[in-house]
Amino acid sequence: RPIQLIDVPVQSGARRRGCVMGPDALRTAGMAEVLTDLGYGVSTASINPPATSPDGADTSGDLHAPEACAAWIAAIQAYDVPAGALPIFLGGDHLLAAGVVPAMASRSDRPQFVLWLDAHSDIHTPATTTSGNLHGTPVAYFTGAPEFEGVFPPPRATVDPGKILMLGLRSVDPDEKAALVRAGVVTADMRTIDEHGIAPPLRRFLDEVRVANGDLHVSLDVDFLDPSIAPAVGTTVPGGATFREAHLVMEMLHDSGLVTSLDIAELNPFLDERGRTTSLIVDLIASLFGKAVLDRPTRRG
Ligand code: DIR
Ligand code: MN
Ligand code: MN
Ligand code: MN
Repeated sequence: RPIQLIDVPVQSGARRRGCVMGPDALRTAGMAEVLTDLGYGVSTASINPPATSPDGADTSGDLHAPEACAAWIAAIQAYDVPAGALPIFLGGDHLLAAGVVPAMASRSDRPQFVLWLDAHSDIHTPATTTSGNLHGTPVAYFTGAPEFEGVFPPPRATVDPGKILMLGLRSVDPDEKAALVRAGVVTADMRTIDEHGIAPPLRRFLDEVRVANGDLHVSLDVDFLDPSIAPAVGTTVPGGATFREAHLVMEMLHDSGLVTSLDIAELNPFLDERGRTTSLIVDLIASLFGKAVLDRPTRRG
């Protein structure tokens, strides 16, 4: 199955600058070559920044750059991925998921599942956000929260919160905790991962996707990873996924054969140390697309 790498250099979702460089850094670190070497046909595309006022100039009330964010969401949702291609959206901050997930959910009639790899639950609404950074809101938006009316364009399709697994949570604001329970999002926070390992919740989730014959979008926020191995992200939180936990997730995703789309969010190359975080992300994507130490029987179907 051919892969399309799509640059989405959005940084309007937060105040700190640098995510605009994410796609260039990932390309510099060899994202396309790694996939080509694994035998995939790779094409490239980019979604261009909408013409709006510079970031921060349209701060309205307590929200940072809501107009630029809305324009990005519209531009991403308007982009049609070529039929048959597996898209990898190269961010950009996590606001991009507000565009990408509805676009993926509207791509087929199969039920849409989302694996959310993040320290944060990103389920704020414009009413509950305390930071005003709209990268903290995509999950509420693409599950159909009504509070986005008049702020963001209506989503092309929404996702059933019960078909989302959040893995790696360790920074959830009080309003978000209530929203997660209310919506019925499936979660495995870092404590659960410490107690039982990262594989069991993921295995259960993948079985569900398989049984439902669903599409699976993976959203990888760089701060899912522990800051000691991935410092190049604006909102680091201690106690994240280790190197092996992260690779195991990717290896299990590969063996499942279920992933239909992917985004990489929040990489801030301005904060990186000689490309260290960027290279780790490229290695993780290689694992997701089949790089393995030893071959083992896959568990498909
Ligand atoms: C925080 C940070 N919950 C906020 N969110 C981040 O600004 O609402 N998500 N960094 O990945
Ligand atoms: Mn996030
Ligand atoms: Mn779908
Ligand atoms: Mn995060």
